[in-house]
Amino acid sequence: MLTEVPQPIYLKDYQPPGFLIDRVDLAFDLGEERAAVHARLTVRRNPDAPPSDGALCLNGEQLELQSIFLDGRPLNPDAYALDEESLQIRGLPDAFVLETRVHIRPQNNSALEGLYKSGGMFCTQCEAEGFRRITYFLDRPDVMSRFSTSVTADRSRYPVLLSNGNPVETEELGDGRHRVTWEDPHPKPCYLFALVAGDLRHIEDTYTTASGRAVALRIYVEPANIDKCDHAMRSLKKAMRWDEERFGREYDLDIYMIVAVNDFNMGAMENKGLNVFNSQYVLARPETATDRDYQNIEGVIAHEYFHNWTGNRITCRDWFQLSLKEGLTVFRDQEFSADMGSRGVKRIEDVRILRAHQFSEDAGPMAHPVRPASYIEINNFYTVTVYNKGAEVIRMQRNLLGAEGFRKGMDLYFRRHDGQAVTTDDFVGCMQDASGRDMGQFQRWYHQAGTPRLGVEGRYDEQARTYTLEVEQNCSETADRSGKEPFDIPLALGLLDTKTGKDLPLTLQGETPAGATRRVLELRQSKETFCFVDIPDRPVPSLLRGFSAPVKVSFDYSDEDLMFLMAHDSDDFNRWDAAQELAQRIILNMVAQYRDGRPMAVPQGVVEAFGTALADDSADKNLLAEVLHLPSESYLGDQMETVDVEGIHGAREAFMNCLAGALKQRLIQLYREHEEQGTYDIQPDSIGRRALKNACLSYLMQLEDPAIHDLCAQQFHRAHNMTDMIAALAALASTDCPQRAQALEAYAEQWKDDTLVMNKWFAVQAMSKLPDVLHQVKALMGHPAFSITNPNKVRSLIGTFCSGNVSGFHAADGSGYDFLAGRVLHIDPLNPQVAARLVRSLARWRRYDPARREMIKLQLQRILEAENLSRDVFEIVSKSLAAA
Ligand code: 0A1
Ligand code: ZN
Repeated sequence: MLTEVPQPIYLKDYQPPGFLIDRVDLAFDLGEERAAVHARLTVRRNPDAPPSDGALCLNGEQLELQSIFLDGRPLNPDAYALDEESLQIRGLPDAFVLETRVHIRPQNNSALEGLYKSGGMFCTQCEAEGFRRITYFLDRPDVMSRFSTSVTADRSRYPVLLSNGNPVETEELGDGRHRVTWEDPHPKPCYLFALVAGDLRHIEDTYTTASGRAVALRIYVEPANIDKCDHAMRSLKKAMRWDEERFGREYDLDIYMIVAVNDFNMGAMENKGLNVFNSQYVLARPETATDRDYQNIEGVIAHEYFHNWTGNRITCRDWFQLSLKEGLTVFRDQEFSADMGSRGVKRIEDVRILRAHQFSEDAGPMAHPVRPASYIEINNFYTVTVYNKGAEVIRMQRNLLGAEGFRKGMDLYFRRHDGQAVTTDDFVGCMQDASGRDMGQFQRWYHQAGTPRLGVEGRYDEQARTYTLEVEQNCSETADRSGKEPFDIPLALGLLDTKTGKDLPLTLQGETPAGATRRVLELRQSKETFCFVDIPDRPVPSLLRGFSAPVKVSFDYSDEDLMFLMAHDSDDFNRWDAAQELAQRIILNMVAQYRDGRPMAVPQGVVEAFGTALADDSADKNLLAEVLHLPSESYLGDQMETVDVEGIHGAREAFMNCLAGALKQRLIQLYREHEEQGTYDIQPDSIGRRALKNACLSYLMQLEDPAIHDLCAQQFHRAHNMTDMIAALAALASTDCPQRAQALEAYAEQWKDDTLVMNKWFAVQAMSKLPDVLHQVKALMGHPAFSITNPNKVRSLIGTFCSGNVSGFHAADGSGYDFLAGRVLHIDPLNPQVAARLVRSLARWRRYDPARREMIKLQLQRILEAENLSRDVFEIVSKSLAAA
């Protein structure tokens, strides 16, 4: 907690560690009051360290030091000094064994960093800097050590005792206690350490690697959840196979364990051989988990598994390099999911996240490059920029080098850096060396924040039959003030023949025609010109196909051009994007009409274009559902100079209403055609059917039609799967009708004992469009299924309201802001990470009208004035108030 103003840490100050720790032998004795941790560190001076005063400074926080021994002898108190954050030892030999014994209090650890209790079980979370809350250590990722861990605990309460690596010894201690010892043969940074102890059941399977080794796979859960693990296990096996086939990567231990815990700050953690997961990303049965949950589980299981190579065997030199492992691993999990389901839809989902969250992060006070140059609290940098933009930066390298060139680069990376702690420069260096391509300019994607904008102009010359594209790139200043030199941008495109709707062959002036209809142009200068020859007519360009770079594109399309692309573009992504762009344009026009007191109108042609999309029986249902899924209110707000909260809400609702009214019959027909049939499965086609049906339902529920309310209630009461149940409940939760309360009550009664299922109940109510939503949210905080110390609950109720329910949270009277500030101040002393995530909803206060701006600013100031504010919340609030 904050005693003085927290200071930033800079990448430019990086120094190699003065000491290395080759071996760590840990012994845990877990009690109900406290845990005793004995650590035996085998240390030597780092021959590559720069000159220093020679002292060893170990990180340690909230540890009660009991004893300290050097080479078997008690250390003289004059030889060391202790403060709140470290243990410093002077006068050390070049190599030695240091032993410490500390007490810690996992039972009181509500921050969920280090060793803590989740329900009846002990578990750990050490990334990024949690290990220092377990024992004194060099808590930095470039110190890699071999670990052994023995865990001693009461046998009846904690029959299962787990740590990294392989189990090597099990002992009965006679007094009702037992001990298990684990050895991890792979050197690792301490952030990958894990320990779990509890009364757990597991399912088991085996996986035979490509080279024929058998690996035991286990998923551990609380006994009541043992019937919800099969999907996670199937996902794990698929991920293991995929990584062998796609990247030639095999697993490297005899056992791989996953443990599901209910209290967890993030999604999951890739600890070596012992992943700890937020139970939300493990547990699924058709009645309790939605299609989206099933997909998320598959994706997160794969993500953590893929970290074994990208993160664990090759790790980060320092935390500024976080995207080295996260961007790359997100790219790998995105590709895996694309191969498992529908590639086009996966791309749309990923881009939606990037645009909605990363573009807005880049435009706000927390803007930072994929490789940040400084931070106050590293936990604040597990961001969409580091993760998702980081993945886009990898994807662009793949686009520039081609699949084969990229694979060569990856192979070199694994060969060259296995067992090391490296930087993003090292990664790009491998891509450069393997391909022979100069990646110097490309590196700017790692160092410069901000979303480049491509201004594109097209000129058709009838006489010369040429089409010339002029592309200008710009990137506006960002809050972090990183420089802005031109980026190296892959721009994939096609040109559509307006007569046939087909792609034209693309030949640049001076080239011999090769017939390609999709090309990737490379932009390096701020301004570039491309002249295509043999173009029979003015074409419609399809720009940035597949979202080939994380940029914004402006091109002067007419509504008709967009409708044309929506109907004819051969690129799935761009067909969808044309529909989004069109909807966005119409809704933003409607906002202006609303503001000027004019009637809001949707052009007939636009309604027809959506009608035509819906009329296509052969269309991929998933894609069609994505077309119906309009840009969110917050994304629409991002497109405005000043966010017009009421205008956007009114216009978006009116647009949906208009489509629902005009296309009602077709929506009902589609709904009926895709009703639940047979047994539930998660094939892409079945998921698409449900997605389309439920999208139709949400439009129909816009119409205040009692027959539709009945239809929705019927779906709710008859549903056999959670996807259909929650879709109906979400629609009812936003509708003032008699079926609403009934359904909400029935749901709570049915699911009161299933904590994850109850989270959905909180979330749909937090998203309600009804005017008393904040009152409801406050009341729900008193519900027995709610808990302020459980991150999933806080996110479902408070997080959903503050970041998902734009018009509820930004109510004109400022009540949402006051509510959030109060919750942040309440949660911060309990769990700074959760509080810091929540407070981000206030960060972009300058984007609102003067009245809201003033109210948000006051709340930010109120937070900043609090005593003992965490570094996490301090960083976000102070940067929000400071940024211009
Ligand atoms: N490395 C994990 C995410 C993670 C990060 C931090 C945590 O605690 C502060 C927990 C998990 C991943 O990318 O999956
Ligand atoms: Zn990760």
